[in-house]
Amino acid sequence: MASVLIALGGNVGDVRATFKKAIANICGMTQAVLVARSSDYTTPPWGDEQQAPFVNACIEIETSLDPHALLFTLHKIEKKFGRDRANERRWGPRTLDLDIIAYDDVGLQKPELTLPHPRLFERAFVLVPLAEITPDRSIAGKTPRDALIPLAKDGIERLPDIA
Ligand code: A4P
Ligand code: MG
Repeated sequence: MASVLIALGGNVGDVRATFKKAIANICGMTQAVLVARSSDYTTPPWGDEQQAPFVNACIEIETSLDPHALLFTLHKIEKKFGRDRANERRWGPRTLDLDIIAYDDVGLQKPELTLPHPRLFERAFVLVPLAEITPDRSIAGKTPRDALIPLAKDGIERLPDIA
C-alpha cells in the first residue's frame, strides 16, 4: 500500500458538501483507507485573484492503485462533481480540484503527472491543511511545517467542523 497525500480545492457550489462526498468516492473508487483528513479552510484565490474565495483541505490515504491509475480515478471524480475542464481557464473557478501532492517518496517528471506536486511549496493554501495532518513528513526533503515558514498566510482561516 502506498501513502498518498491529496489536496482538495474548489470555489463553485457547496464546496464543503462536495468535499464530503468526494472523499467517500475517493476511498470507494480507489479501494483506499482514509488515514487522515484536515479541517476545511477558507483561502483567498491564488494565481487568478478575480474570483471567489476557495475552500481547501488535504487528506492522507493508503491505496494500492499506482500513481497513474489514481490520477485517472481522481479526474473521474472531479468530473462527477461538475468539473468541466473544456470550459475553464487555468487557475480559474472550479467545483472540485484534486491534486496528488505526494505518493510515497516517488519522484515523477511527466506533464500529465509530476510528483511531488510541482507548485506545492509556493502554496500556503495547500501547506496549511497539510501541516495540520502531517507536519513532519519529508516531501522532496522539506516538511510542510518548515515550508510554511516563509509564506504569507493572510486570509487563510480554519472553518468550524460541520456535522
Ligand atoms: N498534473 C501533473 N501533476 C499532477 C499532480 N501531482 N496532481 C496534471 C494532479 N494533476 C497533475 O491540472 C492540469 C494537469 O496537471 C492535469 O491534467 C494533470 O494531468 P488541472 O487541475 O486541470 O489544472 P489547473 O488546476 O488549472 O492548474 P494547476 O497548476 O494544477 O493549478 P491548481 O492548483 O490546480 O489551480 N487558490 C486557492 N486559494 N485555492 C485553490 O485550491 N486552485 C487553483 C487551481 C487556483 N487558485 C487557487 C486554488
Ligand atoms: Mg489541479
